[in-house]
This record gives sequence, C-alpha cells and structure tokens, in this order.
Amino acid sequence: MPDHISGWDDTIVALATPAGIGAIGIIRLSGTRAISIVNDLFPSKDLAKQSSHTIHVGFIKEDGIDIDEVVVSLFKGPKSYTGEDVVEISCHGSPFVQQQVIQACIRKGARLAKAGEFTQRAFLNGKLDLTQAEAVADLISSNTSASQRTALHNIRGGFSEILKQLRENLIQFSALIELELDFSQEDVEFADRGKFYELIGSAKGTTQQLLQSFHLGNVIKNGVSVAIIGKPNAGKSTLLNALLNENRAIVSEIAGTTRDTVEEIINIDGILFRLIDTAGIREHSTDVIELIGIEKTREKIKQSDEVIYMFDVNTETPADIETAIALIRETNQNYLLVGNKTDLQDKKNVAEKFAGHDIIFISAKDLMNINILKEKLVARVVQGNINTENTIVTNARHYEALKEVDKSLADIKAGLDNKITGDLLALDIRRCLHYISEITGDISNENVLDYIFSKFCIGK
Ligand SMILES: Nc1nc2c(ncn2[C@@H]2O[C@H](COP(=O)(O)OP(=O)(O)OP(=O)(O)O)[C@@H](O)[C@H]2O)c(=O)[nH]1
Ligand SMILES: [Mg+2]
Repeated sequence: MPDHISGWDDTIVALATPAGIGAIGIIRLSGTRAISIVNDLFPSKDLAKQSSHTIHVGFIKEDGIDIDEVVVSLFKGPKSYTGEDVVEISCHGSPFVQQQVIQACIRKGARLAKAGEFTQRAFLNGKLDLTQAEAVADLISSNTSASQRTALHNIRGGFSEILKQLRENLIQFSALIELELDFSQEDVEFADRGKFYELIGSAKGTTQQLLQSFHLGNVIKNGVSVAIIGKPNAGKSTLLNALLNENRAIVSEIAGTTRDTVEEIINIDGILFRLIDTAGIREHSTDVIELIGIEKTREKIKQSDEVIYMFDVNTETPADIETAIALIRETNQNYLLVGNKTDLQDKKNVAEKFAGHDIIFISAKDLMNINILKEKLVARVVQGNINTENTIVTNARHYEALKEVDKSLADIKAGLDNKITGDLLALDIRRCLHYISEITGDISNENVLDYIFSKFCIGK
C-alpha cells in the first residue's frame, strides 16, 4: 500500500447511486474498517463472521433507534472492486434516510470519499491499470453504443494488453543490448540487428495505428458538431427538422426566419451529431438583429467540425456555390454541399446546372435523400466501419503520451540506422518505456492521479 498518499488508511463512505429519490440507494464503504463500522450499526447479524460475497437483510440502528431496513452486501478484499474490504448497504431511496446512514457510518469512523476515490484505490491496489480506470469513467459517461463498447473494451484491458506487449518487446530488446554492453570488449553482437528492425517496425506500426484511431476515438467520445449554413430561405431549418424527425426550428417563407442558432443532438449509427441551424447569410443586411445572427454564423463555422453549405438549386448559381466554398475554405473547415428544393425542378436540369461539383441533392420538405445525407455525414467522420473490437484511443492524455512513444521509437530506429552505440540506444528505449508506463500508470505522480480521479463522480 502506498503510504505516501494521505488518507489512504481511512475507510471511506459515499452514496454510489444518484442523489435524489429512487427505489433504492446504495451506500458503499471501502477500507480496513468497512465491515466493523457497518457491523456496529447492524445488530441483526455479526458481519465479521460472514463469508465474502454474501448478502444480509436487517436493520441499520444507531443508539437503539432504527434508521432503515436494508440489504448489506459483503466483499472481502482482495476480491472486491477496490481490492479492500467493501460493504454496500442497499437502503430505501430517500435522500433523508441515505444521509442518516452515511452520517452514522461517519460517526463510527468512516470519512466521506472524494470523487473517484473508490476507483483510485482499485488502481493503487493493482486491480486496474490507469487506462482501465479511465475507461470506467468513460463507461459511466457513455451515451451511445459506440462509446459504451469502446469503454468496455478498455475496461477489459484491450488497450492495456497492447501496451503490455509493446513494453515486453522493448524490454527484451533492451536486455539484449545491455548484454551486448557487458561484453563490449569482446566485440560480439548478441542482438540480431535484423530482429531489432523488425521489432521496432512492428512497435511503430502499433503506435501509428493507435494514434490514427484517436480521430475516431474523439468522434465516438465527444460527437461531431455540424453547422448548417446557407443563404436565407435555403431550407436550413427545414433540413434540421427533417434530420431530427420533428418540428424543432421555425420554418417560414420569410427570408431571415432564423435569427439565433438552434442546436440539437441526433444519434446516427452510434455517433452523436450536434446539428447547428444558423441564421442565413445575406450579403447586405441593415437589420441589427440579423447582423448579429450572421456574425454568430461565422463563429459557428469556425467552431464546428463539419459544415453543411445548403442552397436552393432553383435560385442559386454555380458561381454562388464557388463564393460560398471560398468563404468556408477561409476557415479551413470540412464541408458538404447540399442542394435543396430539387422537388421544384427536373432532376436532369439540376444535375447539368451544377455539373463538376460534388453535391448531395435533396428535398428537405419531401424528405428526399435525407438518408443519403446521413450516410455521407457518418462516412465523413468514420473511415470504414467502426470496429469497437479494435482498440480506439479516446483519451487525450493517452494520445499525447503515444506521440512521445512514437517519437522515441523513431529515434531508436534512427539510432540503429546510424549504428550508434548500445548505451545510447538503451537511453532511447528507456525514454520510450517511460511514456508507455505513463499511460498505464506504472509511473505516475500524485497530482496527475488526483486530476484524473477528480473527474469521476463521488461514490465511484
Ligand atoms: N419546395 C420546397 N420548399 C422547401 C424545401 N425546403 C424548405 N422549403 C421551404 O423554403 C422556405 C424556407 O425554409 P426554411 O427552412 O425556413 O429556410 P432557412 O434556410 O432556415 O431560412 P432562414 O432561417 O430565413 O435563413 C419555407 O417556406 C420552406 O417550406 C424543399 O425541399 N422544397
Ligand atoms: Mg431558418
């Protein structure tokens, strides 16, 4: 047990279920005194004499006064979530009752847990590595099937396993190099240089793949924001409603209907898209409110991950499209061109008019080709299928450390190319191992840990 961490010996208590009224509420304790503290409040049975992984019905009483009838679950360390003795008290779901139980536990010697402290203990006791602990937080906040599956994959150790393999290979590599150093006088090469190249090559392949997965990981974890922009009356609000399948934004034939931005979230194929309907961009407007709206549209273009430029195929010309593209390109944004109101024209005419541009033609009003637009949106952010069985990096901390791993692998390879001495190679290898260990938490400092776990909820 790391005794340099303050409060480590304490037995901690917290409500593990959400605050508020519910059917039941679960209060969780962890620490050396977890069982004895609850035992003091639970006269029905002697919990100290019960075996692990059992449940017990009875009353929580303090000073002879009943607080609640509860179910107590016992998990004796190390076979528990935290690795310590854990007791869970399932009581009735009244916040008042729950507080009384928690306060009684505190009076018997427990202290309130900090955010994430249960999981932090699990990490410090070696039940989870840091990537798994972080995946627990990701699973709790997951809101799509893709983010749920990615988090579960990492809780099960998917990412850890890859890092472990990488680490073992490097250690093997460095052991050979150091052996060579010991015999440097004799001018022998124990380590087969061809094997080295192979090993570094495959390690680099792995880190590259992980680095590349971060784009998708970010999409899975945080979703994608899409600004729908275009001239007044192009049908932007109608499109928002069509994508949402409800009448969210006001639609009218009056140009300049949308004054402020309207944002809604939709889930397409497990990815969350935050759609932003904006005020139409008019070149010359004197209306103050409209001008503010247009300025906001500019801001939204800059802030979004994707931009849909929507136009009326009947009134706009290819030259108008060019102007719009130039405006979007100024902001370096990805964009999709969507031609609307094709129901009012002959399809062939439309295709000829805009030949040479990659445009999705739709009718927002008649819901024509809306599914194609959805597919395109997903295809923009997901190359190929989302295979959540692969390890996908979703965490910026991991991404930054992986970049360093990749850099040190490049240095090792350059070192091999330049035939630098074994002791210098060993330095680069150590640096690489350092960054891998930073991801898994084998090397960590208290501040980093506190920061990571503080993002959890209390009781987890
Ligand atoms: N025929 C036809 N009319 C459409 C289509 N989409 C939208 N409209 C009509 O075009 C008009 C403008 O639609 P909106 O969705 O309000 O347009 P907007 O781009 O949000 O306009 P502003 O908010 O003023 O910038 C409304 O009368 C819609 O019914 C379409 O696909 N076909
Ligand atoms: Mg509108």
